[in-house]
Amino acid sequence: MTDKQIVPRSHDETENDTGVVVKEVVRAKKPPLYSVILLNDDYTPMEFVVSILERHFNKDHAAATDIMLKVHNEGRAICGIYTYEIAETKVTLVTEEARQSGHPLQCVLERA
Ligand code: TYC
Repeated sequence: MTDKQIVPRSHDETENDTGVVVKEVVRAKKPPLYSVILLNDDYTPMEFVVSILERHFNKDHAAATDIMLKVHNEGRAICGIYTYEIAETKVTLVTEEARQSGHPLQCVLERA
């Protein structure tokens, strides 16, 4: 009796010597994600927060207003979810812009 060969059937399927077709699944590991969160305070003007959300988080005026009001009413809201480096950069840029403008706005990062 001749030996059965191992025959690749496609780039991700292999028939082994028992005749069982084994599917190989290769996936890149997903990077951990981080939420960028705005916190409420009593002093930062609402329009400043809306403008931050439009320019740093790609929100249209209606979505930015909704998020700003959620922070105002509930104390915090998620502005976006990103990989660590992008999330950290957003926190830095938003915080710098707020301080430059004299506002106490707080922007923080949290594991999503
Ligand atoms: N509470 C602020 C006000 O009444 C508005 C505000 C909204 C501040 C969202 C911060 O992240 C914030 N002017």
